[in-house]
Amino acid sequence: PHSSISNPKNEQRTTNNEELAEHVRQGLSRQPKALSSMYFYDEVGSRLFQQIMALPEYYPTRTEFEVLTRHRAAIAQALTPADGQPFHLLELGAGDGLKTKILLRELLAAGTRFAYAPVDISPSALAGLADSLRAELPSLQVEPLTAEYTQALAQLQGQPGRKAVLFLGSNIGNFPPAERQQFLGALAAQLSPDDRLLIGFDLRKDPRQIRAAYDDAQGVTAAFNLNLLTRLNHELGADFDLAAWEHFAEYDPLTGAMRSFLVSRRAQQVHVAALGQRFEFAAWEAIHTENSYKFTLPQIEQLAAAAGLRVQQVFQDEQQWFADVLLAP
Ligand code: AVI
Repeated sequence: PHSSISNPKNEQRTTNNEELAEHVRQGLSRQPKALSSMYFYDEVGSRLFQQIMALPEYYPTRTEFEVLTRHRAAIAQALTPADGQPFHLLELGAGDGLKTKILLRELLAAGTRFAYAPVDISPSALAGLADSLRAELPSLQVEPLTAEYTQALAQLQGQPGRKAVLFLGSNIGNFPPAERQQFLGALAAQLSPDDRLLIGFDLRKDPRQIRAAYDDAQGVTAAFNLNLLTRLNHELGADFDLAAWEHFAEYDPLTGAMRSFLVSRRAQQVHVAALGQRFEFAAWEAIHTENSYKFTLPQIEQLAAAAGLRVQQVFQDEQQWFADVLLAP
């Protein structure tokens, strides 16, 4: 066992309140108002997201689990350099790593030489992952990093040797279209010809099924969305009255945009102490808090091509609800 699990960056980057404050200042000054779903993932938010992944309505996680289980041998082979050179398996937005463990086990069983570098914005999720890997896969070399995607890209740049990058869970759907393309281009720019990229895309399907996944009967997704306001109350001294806000989620089958909002139930003012500023909300005014785009295969081809990447293989579940797409420079 040789794991280098401790990472000083984990302590450095817990929450950067100034960055959050500036984000809120801009987001709530804009029309329509918007906040980034990136800030959902504090400790409570990360725990709620784990609950979401286990909900009956939230099909993406168990569907991708099926994809990875079904195709694990082919995927592990496709990620491994043909010449057997050791490589870094970098995962962006690793979270609890439950799905990734299928691939990690497969790679270890094949005697593949690699180090696993999970990157996540949530230090608590990452610590949980590192602990569980130490217990379940003690021979695995793990190098966790608490970072945002853009910081992870910078990290990639300095990384010598072969790499395979995982971006699972349809995390890519959380970017608005322009940022999605820009991010994929920036990611592609860090890849050498022998490197590989596996991206999970949630595909278009019955609009009602999609909407239900983001508005579950138990209200866990509502709590997840509303927790953003609780976070602002705690970290920025805001005075959002949680009873005056509600979760709303809508799917647009024309564009594949699944959007979540926090809607103000009445006209109100909210004070944010860290900014020394008040924000006005009209009755039923919405804050756009999340995009969870759904894709078509031709759209994925196009997205890849525009980033200078080739689609090498498409792995899907039986019902074709989800695709893990293998890309190469
Ligand atoms: C992390 N991300 C891919 C999830 C999604 O489906 O967009 C986050 C989520 N939001 C509400 N439910 C789940």
